[in-house]
Amino acid sequence: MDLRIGVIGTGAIGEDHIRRLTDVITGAKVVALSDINIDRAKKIADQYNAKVYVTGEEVIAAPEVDAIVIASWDPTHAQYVLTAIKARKFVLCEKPLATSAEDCKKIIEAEIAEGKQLVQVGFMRRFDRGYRQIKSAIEDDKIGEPLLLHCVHRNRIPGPKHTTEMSIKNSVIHEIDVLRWLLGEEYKTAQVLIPRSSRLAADGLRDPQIVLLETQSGVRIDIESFVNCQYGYDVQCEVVGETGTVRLPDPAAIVMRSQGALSYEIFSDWSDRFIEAYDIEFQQWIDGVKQGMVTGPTAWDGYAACITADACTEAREKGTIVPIEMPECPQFYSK
Ligand code: NAD
Ligand code: ISE
Repeated sequence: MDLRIGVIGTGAIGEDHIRRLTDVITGAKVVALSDINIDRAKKIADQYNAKVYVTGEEVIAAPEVDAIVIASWDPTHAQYVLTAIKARKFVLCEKPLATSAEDCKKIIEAEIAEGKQLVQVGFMRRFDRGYRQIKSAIEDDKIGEPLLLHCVHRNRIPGPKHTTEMSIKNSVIHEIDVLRWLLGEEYKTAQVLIPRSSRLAADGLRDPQIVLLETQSGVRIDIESFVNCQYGYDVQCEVVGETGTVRLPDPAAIVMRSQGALSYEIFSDWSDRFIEAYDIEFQQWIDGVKQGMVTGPTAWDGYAACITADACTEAREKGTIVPIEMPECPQFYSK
């Protein structure tokens, strides 16, 4: 039987996930949705034959809904995740789990109090083929112990309300999670360098930024965040080990020879670049939920990422290196 899904937030990624759940994923169907932009919600509900609710809380409470997808704006995630936990419904929440570690902690406490893991965080890069190959190369000792990581996260243009803080809490949060997963260890310190800003950045927005992380074993990581790069969506990651290096491949694209130039296309955003990762993420989530399990990144992973993102924000504001205090992972979340 199909798992009946309620979706909260039908913007860019919410709509894409509804399409995915309907046309790509097996074993699920979208039956309910809501968006504060009610006209948009109605239009998408008509297209997918789903019921519209005025609020996210109503979607969560709806008796015909088995599990929830949250794809509304970042600051709304925590309230909906807490409501879904109270209703004892599985929930896949887009990243970030919350906009502060403090709010993530409330989610952790609520989930532990319910006595059941219900929350998965939308850190889809863990399902990307390239990152998975890098993880295997490290684990199979193909490059020796990792020493340095060089990463780039460029967006063509940011959303209209993008802030300096969001470059880390909304964007670099992907690297924070996926690198912690790749290396299998926690971070020790954070620092943020602010170069000269692009003239194309909105008033007051500091862009680009360079995030420097150090892990507990001493691996050094640099991440360039540039949300106004103009030319396309570009995610790069190179791991330098003791005996070799491994780097993320560029996405497959046709190579064109035309008008005196050799070229290939660069994607313009995340939806195409990570399409396969989102598909795998959702199929595995549905399959796991049907067996009563969360198999992907947990609320604890969401919490660990937000602790690190908060430290980066503090480091940027103070212009200093900030220690990262990671609490011990409770037994409840150890796999
Ligand atoms: P968007 O602005 O296109 O869509 C967000 C939608 O949420 C809008 O339609 C808005 O009206 C609606 N909304 C806002 N507050 C709401 C509320 N309280 N209840 C119901 N609906 C509400 O943004 P987006 O790009 O689709 O991003 C949505 C979320 O997904 C964000 O949290 C973002 O961080 C995340 N995201 C993740 C990825 C990824 O790669 N995993 C990519 C894009 C976005
Ligand atoms: C967006 O919300 C995403 O999650 C994308 O994957 C990321 O590249 C982008 O910077 C975010 O704004």
